[in-house]
Amino acid sequence: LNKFKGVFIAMNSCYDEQGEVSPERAKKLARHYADIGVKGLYLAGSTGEGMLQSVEERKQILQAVMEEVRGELIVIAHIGAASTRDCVELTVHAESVGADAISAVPSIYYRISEKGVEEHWQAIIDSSSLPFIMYHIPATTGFHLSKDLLGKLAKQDKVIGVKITTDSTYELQQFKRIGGEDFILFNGPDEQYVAGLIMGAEAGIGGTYGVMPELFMKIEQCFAEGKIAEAQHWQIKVNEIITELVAFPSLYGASKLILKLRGIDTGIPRMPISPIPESDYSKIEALNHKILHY
Ligand code: NGF
Repeated sequence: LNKFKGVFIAMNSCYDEQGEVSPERAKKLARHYADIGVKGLYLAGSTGEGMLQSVEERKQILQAVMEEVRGELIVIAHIGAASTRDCVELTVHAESVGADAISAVPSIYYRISEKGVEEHWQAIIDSSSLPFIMYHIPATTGFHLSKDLLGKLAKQDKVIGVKITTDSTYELQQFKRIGGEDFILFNGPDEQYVAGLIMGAEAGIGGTYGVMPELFMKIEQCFAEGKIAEAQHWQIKVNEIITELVAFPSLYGASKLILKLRGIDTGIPRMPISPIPESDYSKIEALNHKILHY
């Protein structure tokens, strides 16, 4: 399971000038991260706007990324969708193109019971031989993963971990205690990567990593070497940047503009996610400059 430990970029969506998904741009972005040397990519999650894309579009992007970085980066395909049927279709496809693992939020929109979420996830798990990572993000799904359900699912060999996007490092630690030694906690909130590592996370999946992967790799390295004060120092720097990023009309729009300034055009976010108004461009340039000079 060591291949799942480290810094995973929750990759931004990639669209062309017409707003269509762009496999070419996705390849270029994936290549950029492979050259930097991150551990892997998390595709079509919140940052990747998977929920705003069709099943077909999601397949196209995953396939393109696999063509570019298969064997170089560990690729986790988020296949979560409202319908179990779509999730299963995406899972079967993910396995066919060589993804390393799949991950899914609970079904969204309908208020699904705990039993329903269990059945939903189980259908996904059973549809391939890929490792499965639960995605716990109650702020967007409205579903709070219980310790009972986590414990039940974690007993299966294929269920290798949970991506936890809540502010509670207590919950993270509890999930680790229940999941056990070989169960991986993927830290979700980028603002507390160090805190998550201290409390049991062994990997991080984050959206803001995409504009400052080196800083998150630095945090990881300091932590691994036991230099906690230094890791904290870098986390504080990172948090200054995140505070500015989330103040824009959309975090994803801001990240995409920063990537564009670095020569990687990924288009603008899909509606209803707000693009960044031109009046904010100078602030984005200043932020990009700040990140590059840390
Ligand atoms: O984007 C969100 C929404 N959270 C991400 C991450 O936990 C999930 C987090 O990195 C993610 O990136 C994905 O599924 O693609 C935030 O962007 C970051 O902590 C800034 O607040 O909660």
